[in-house]
Amino acid sequence: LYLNGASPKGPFVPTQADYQKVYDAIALRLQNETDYDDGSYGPVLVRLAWHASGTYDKETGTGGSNGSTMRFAPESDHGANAGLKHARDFLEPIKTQFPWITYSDLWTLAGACSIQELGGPSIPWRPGREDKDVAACTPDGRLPDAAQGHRHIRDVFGRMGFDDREMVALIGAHALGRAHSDRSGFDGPWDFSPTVFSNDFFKLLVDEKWNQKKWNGPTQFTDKTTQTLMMLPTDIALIKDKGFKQHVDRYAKDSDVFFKEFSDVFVKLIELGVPFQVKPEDRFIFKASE
Ligand code: HIF
Repeated sequence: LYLNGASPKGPFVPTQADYQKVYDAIALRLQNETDYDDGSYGPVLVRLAWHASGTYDKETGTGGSNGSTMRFAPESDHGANAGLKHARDFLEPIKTQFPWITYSDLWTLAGACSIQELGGPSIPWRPGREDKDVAACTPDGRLPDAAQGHRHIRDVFGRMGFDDREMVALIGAHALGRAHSDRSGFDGPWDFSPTVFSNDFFKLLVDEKWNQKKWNGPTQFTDKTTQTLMMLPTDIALIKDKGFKQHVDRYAKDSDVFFKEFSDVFVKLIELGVPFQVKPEDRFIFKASE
């Protein structure tokens, strides 16, 4: 028996075609497993890729997607990661099917796959992440706190190396999924089609009137028209702050511009701190399913 797909000829070296097979298996599983929230695990897979990456600290070079240390406590138990076990467990059969892929590559590939499968832009991707052990777990508090405002957004995403424009583009991913009262304490979806990647988050921020929700939960905002949608305090910060608002307006007006700029910044996010062998120009563009 040979480990990890190695053969008598030597170690198994996966090619782009092998990674496309992983992509296809995730896409198929997304189509078949519809028992999550609004019918797709895609949103929570995007969140997994982001929380694996968003621990990056540019000063120390620690954290980031290289390591997938969220497999272990204490990181898996950090409050910000509540609910992500659903995403990690969803990917276990894929890891069993393709034992040669690292968890760190798998989690980011699943995020890229989900964005594409949910109708978003292509997310060029390259392999090269290594799994690290429990000692590499990042300290609690590196991921953002949704109860805060513009200064906190700039602190946290500045620590990762993003500018205002990139921060706003990224946060457009809140077009996907919803908040859960038993995870973050917040509740509800950001738009009317939480399993479709779109610029609706920005359109709604601009076009709707957002009032503070009257309830016993944490401060969140609801749309005046239907009172079924949700914005976090950090989302509302994007229309209160002038530096952010100019980009909200641009993305609300032009979906193509949003898709392009989002793709660039999501690629940057999932590559933070990774010592790649594959050059940027050789990133793979995965073919989406039909
Ligand atoms: Fe989220 N995010 N995020 N987020 N996020 C939640 C859910 C999702 C923040 C807070 C929350 C990004 C930035 C920020 C997704 C993707 C991304 C929830 C609800 C909270 C509280 C969790 C729950 O209760 O289940 C904050 C404070 C951020 C910085 C401002 C990224 C840009 C938008 C980086 C990003 O990609 C996705 C997808 C979900 C939905 C998950 C689901 O289970 O449906």
